[in-house]
Amino acid sequence: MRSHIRLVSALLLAVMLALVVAGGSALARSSANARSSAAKARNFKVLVGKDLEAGKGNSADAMRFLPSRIRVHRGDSITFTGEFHTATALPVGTKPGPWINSHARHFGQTYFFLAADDEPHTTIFNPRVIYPKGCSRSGSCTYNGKSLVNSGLLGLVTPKTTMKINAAPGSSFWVICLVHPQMQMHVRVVRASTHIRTQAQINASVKRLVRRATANATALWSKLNHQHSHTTPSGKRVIDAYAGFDTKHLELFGMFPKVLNIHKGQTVEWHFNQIRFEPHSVVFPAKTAQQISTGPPPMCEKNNGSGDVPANQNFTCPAGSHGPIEIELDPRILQQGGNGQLTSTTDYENSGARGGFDIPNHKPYFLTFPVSSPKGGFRYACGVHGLMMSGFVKVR
Ligand SMILES: [Cu+2]
Repeated sequence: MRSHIRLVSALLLAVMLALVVAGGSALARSSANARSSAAKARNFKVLVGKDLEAGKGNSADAMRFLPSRIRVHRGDSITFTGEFHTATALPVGTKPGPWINSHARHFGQTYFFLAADDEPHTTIFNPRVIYPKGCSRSGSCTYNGKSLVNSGLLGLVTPKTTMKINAAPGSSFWVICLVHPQMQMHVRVVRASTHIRTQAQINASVKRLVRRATANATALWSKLNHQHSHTTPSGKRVIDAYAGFDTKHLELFGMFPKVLNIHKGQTVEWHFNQIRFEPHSVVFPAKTAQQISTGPPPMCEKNNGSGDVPANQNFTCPAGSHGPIEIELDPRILQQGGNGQLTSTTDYENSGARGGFDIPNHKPYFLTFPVSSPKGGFRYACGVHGLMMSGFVKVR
């Protein structure tokens, strides 16, 4: 799913740079004004998730709002930036747990990330999740506490969203990510006379948290690279592997261990119950996994009704066509394929997407390797995330 992001990563980088520049000067201003005028509206910057490098070239994500709680005055605004997340403010008085269970927990619910297309057997990213609600496409909105406000998919549909907070002092509310609803942020609107943290103080604590998360992700990554096996009740030795690994606030985008060394005829068991956020899969060969993860291009409908055309790289529709742009999934993302035995470098074997928040199937996937591999091993990857999550099975 993340592969779509690359289309706009250059654009996003430009926006982020602009933000850093703007943020720096706003910061200086706000701390200078902090004592003189408590009533002056401030803008706060919040990261929705944060890419981390868990050792060289190892991709991980801090799965949380940074900061995850904030106090603001009425009239202040919050700017949310992120990649492949949403910032979705629930009405005042709405508890996230029950709201998620009834609106964003299961296929078919209004705000569940995946949805059925009008074409049969087609799954798309839910337009209600990926498009803004109560916000403009350029990302500005006002939150009044009465109705839900959704940024849309940050980093793809909109680079950032600035919400002006107009809820009454004394109220509080939750902001969640609809793609990963375990990501939740609490916002308290306090009286103008009540002291609140400055952006500089927020930045300092976010920086500490990111440093700690990076260290944890790096340590976990290298620990998971050790190979383990177990013996079944019938006395068979099975090799343990993990397609992705999550902790409460971390997502590791890797296959663990990266290289499996096994003997001819042995079976590998890939576990999926350690995944909390996004589903993953095991797909042989790796090239096919990459194709599946890329999926069909996002599509716009032709104005004359004669079918669809691919959207532009910046997620707009070409002349003569219109949105809303649909992002379809390759059907092979969800479907298990193959016969459970990998017999050549071109043999197609696919666990289908498992685990995470969206997919109820968290069962392990078993694959047996009856023939020896080429020297470098059989290469596989994740059909959801592509080659950024790949591994090798060396069979001798
Ligand atoms: Cu994956």
